[in-house]
Amino acid sequence: MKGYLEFLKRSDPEIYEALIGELNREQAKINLIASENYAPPVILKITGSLLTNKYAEGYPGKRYYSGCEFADRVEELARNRAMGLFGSEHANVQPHSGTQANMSVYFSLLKPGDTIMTMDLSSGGHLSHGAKSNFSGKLYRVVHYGVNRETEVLDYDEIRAIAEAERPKLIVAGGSSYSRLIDFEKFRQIADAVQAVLMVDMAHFSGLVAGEAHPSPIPFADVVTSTTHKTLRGPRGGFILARAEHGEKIDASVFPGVQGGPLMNVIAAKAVCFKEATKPKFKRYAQEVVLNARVLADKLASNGLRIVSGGTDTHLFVVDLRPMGITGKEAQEILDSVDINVNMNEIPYDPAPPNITNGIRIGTPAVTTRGMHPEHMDFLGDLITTALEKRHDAMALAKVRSEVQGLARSFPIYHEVSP
Ligand code: DSN
Repeated sequence: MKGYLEFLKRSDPEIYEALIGELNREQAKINLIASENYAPPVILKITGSLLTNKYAEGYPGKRYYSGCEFADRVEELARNRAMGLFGSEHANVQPHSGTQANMSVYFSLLKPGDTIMTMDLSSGGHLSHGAKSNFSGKLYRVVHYGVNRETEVLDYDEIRAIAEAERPKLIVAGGSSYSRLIDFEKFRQIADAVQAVLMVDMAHFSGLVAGEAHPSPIPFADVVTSTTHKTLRGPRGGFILARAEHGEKIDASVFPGVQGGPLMNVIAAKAVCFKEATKPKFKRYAQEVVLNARVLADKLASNGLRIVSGGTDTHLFVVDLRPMGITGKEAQEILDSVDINVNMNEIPYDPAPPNITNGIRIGTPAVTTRGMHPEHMDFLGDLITTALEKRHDAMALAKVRSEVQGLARSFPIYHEVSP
């Protein structure tokens, strides 16, 4: 590792400096971005391994290049481990991202113009679930369900009524900022009532499912998509799990439908990530991610902040900042100035544009991986509250920043590897 950095420093100092800068940033800041994590060193190394050299278009045993015997072995292991970990009948581990996993599923099961029904973005959905600016919103007729305005949780009677009126071909459950458990069985019943396919996008909570800290959608969904780099703590990428009957179509949709050559280095890292997720220590991590989120949300609520839906059952929650008189963008910037990273996020039915918003999303996977426990969440909750409340007080902000830096120093990451 040292060797490559020395080489880079001499041959490409601009990239070297950016890399070292990112290492220092990750060490120095407290990361509460719900979709991020710290991949273990073994995952970083495999992602940077010589498997990056190999073209392996196709699938194990059916490649379009010679010399794929080890690529086959890697992909078979990754597929089998994904199926074993989640109890699924079919796995495709080639999608480069969660959005490409979703795209592949849509292309395999839908025709342009078909109706899809998904959670709207401000309720917690995702761009690839039919946002107007996304391919999914351009190719399909999209109908949304949202959370109830009062409770801010999903209302299954309303979802059923929309499904019966709109007759979608595909229903998507899951998203990127819904903090409550989703009743997959109810979604199954709704899908059956209108003969729709049920797809669950578990990109955010798949690590919690693997660690048994969240119910599994597998028994109820026809297809499940995910990423590997969020709560699952693997390399950046996506995968698809499906009932056997959809397997062939989905595989053809990923390759050659949507992608070319698979990233074999990333697939090897996915295989390792799936194995890591079977271990007892991963289960402890997943349980603590949820506990930490609950403790942090409770602390902020007891400090007077408004948590959307009143709390969380998962790794994340959204804070409604309207009572504090600041926007999500402002809060993101204030917290960044004290070395805490969060992201601005719409609150349900948010009147503000998505690049301003009235909320911030807070998640605990990264700080839990870093080794923090509920007592640190209490401490962080007070620091966040002080920073937002005393945003015009430079002395108070400097004090919070120094406390955050002290906390970050107590939980070093990546001691034994270079970036
Ligand atoms: N951008 C991811 C997130 O932050 O949730 C979803 O793709």
